[in-house]
Amino acid sequence: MEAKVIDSDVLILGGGMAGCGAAYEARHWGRGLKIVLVEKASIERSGAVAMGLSAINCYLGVREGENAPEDFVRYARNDMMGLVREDLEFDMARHVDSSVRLFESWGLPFKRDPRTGGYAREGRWQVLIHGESYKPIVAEAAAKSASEVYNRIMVTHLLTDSGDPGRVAGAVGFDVRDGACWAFRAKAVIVSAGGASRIFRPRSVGEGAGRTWYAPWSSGSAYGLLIDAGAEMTQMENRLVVARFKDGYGPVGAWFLTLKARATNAYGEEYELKYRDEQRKLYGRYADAKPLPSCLRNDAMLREIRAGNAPIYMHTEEILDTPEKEAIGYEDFLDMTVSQTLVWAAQNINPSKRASELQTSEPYVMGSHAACAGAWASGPQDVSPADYFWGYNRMTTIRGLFGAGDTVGGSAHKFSSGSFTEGRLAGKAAVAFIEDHPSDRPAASDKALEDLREEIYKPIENFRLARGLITGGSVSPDYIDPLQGVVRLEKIMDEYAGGWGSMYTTNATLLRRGIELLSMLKEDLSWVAAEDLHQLQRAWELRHRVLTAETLLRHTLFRQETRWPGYGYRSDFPKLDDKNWDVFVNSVYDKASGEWKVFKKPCLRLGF
Ligand code: SFD
Ligand code: AMP
Repeated sequence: MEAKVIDSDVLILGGGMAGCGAAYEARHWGRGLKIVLVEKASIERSGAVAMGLSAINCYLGVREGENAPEDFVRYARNDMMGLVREDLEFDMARHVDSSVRLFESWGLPFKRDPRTGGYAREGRWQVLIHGESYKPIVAEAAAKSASEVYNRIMVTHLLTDSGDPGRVAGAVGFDVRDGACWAFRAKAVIVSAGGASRIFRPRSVGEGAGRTWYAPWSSGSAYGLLIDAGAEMTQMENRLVVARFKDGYGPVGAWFLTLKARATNAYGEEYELKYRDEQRKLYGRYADAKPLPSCLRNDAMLREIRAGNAPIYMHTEEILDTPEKEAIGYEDFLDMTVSQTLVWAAQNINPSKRASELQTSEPYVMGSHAACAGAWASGPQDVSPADYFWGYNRMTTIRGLFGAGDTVGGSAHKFSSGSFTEGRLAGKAAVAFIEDHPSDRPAASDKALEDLREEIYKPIENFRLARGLITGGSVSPDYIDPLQGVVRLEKIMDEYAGGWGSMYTTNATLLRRGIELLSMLKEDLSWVAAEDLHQLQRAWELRHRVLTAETLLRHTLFRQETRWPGYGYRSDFPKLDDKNWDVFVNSVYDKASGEWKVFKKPCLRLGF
């Protein structure tokens, strides 16, 4: 395949919520710049918001006098058991309301509060929307802003400058429809390629195995691309486990916050505060925090399950007593998680008459929900302490390379609106970076491009060469296919890194063995085979997932405490240990030597 080469000023990789925000804002500040957006699916329906959402989970209501950005920082800090980048949280929070109002001006229908005429609240930070078409509405604004949008291109690698591996120069990938190789050169690059599902074994099995809570196509590219390029990462041990309706993974927020449903054990007993004494002994003051941090709500549920009091029920039947509430309940899922209504239909559950089971999910890696894994990024000049600011907002430790949304670590609770907002902040900063360095034109060497072009198609070559050696069936002695790879990854992570099958529990011995097994899987990645372009995409998604998983394992091994019970437990260090671990864990991977550096970074508090 010949490489088609595109030159640009700002290059955005991934057109989900953050990528769309980046395109919109970069156009505002960079009127004459060439802004190119590259997406592996099609931005109209891509990313975690593809099927729609029923709530926007980050809206402060500053103008309405509901919350101030400082309140939000305190909320996120408490929910993350103390460890957030307060500068990033504050910066996003002070701008997020304007993004939400933009969505409304573009035609997104909001539910209204009949008393105030304002947005109807789901909870203190969330507003209710009729959000089936949320993504097409946001994508339209991005499509109008970008100079060119390249859909159906799977980005596999970042390019760095031939003379300076610490300076980004663009990215390469291939067209998942016709196989063409694409090289995008750029002065600044924004990675907004989303979080990661299917790192850990999902609860769904067999023909339902594609079902996960976070999107199955969230393949960890945001992390894989960055880790491979040597960017510093943070909080990668802060995996996310969410409490969800069983089997369909329907979210619980609207049920708890708007509809005020009760969750109980098998015997009708509410359990959330039952374990407070134990939680206080192990995790200190957070056990008494209000609201109880998300991970401690999970922890209480897991303790209840371990005590033999499963199943846990969400009592929908107690609250769906008016047509209006019934509409809110159904629309919550029809706008966002249609499969949950299908589970109701398939399992004879009428939610007005019968409670639904709740269950904790497999862990995900992401930076925008109640967790904050991702890249270590510069904050804004006016808020960040010197250690957290290196010239441009949301720039990673690689010069000219920015991140937003799930990509950026340390700033939890952004959700869809905050990810879009962070994209806007990165877009603005990327334009400033380009304008400040008019003669800075990075270029990857022809040799590097040529090598990557070969590497990209290696799985197709593996298949072509070895397929004929199979004498019966489809299992090859010479290669593994991407699904076999992902299942092997999930098994390793589930059993050694504390997935649901291990009750989220691990220890140093398990983690070390997990790293060893993963290194063998990494060797076999050279022998992944792709029979077509779809499988070639799966092969590269697998590689990004494996890099994400390895970083998670190494961070989890390094942090010798249990910081986020309910998301993960270190059985050898069962307590939260503020004395030694009130810090971020950061890492850098050196691809050339294969070595990792994992180290502590101070968590600076800014007086909020
Ligand atoms: O209820 C490549 N989220 C919710 N946010 C809310 O505001 N309200 C909710 O109600 C939310 N809930 C929820 C949510 C997500 C899901 C799946 C469900 C329910 C079922 C979270 C938000 O969706 C999330 O925070 C943001 O979408 C994050 O934004 P961003 O931009 O960081 O990720 P993305 O939108 O997934 O976009 C990533 C894009 O990159 C593309 N991509 N392109 C090229 N090459 C590659 N290698 C690529 N890899 C990925 C993707 O295709 C995508 O377009 S609730 O549960 O809390
Ligand atoms: P979820 O539907 O679980 O993704 O949650 C949506 C939003 O509601 C997120 O901001 C959650 O942190 C919040 N949330 C969910 N359940 C609760 C709860 N029981 N108490 C407080 N906040 C919650």
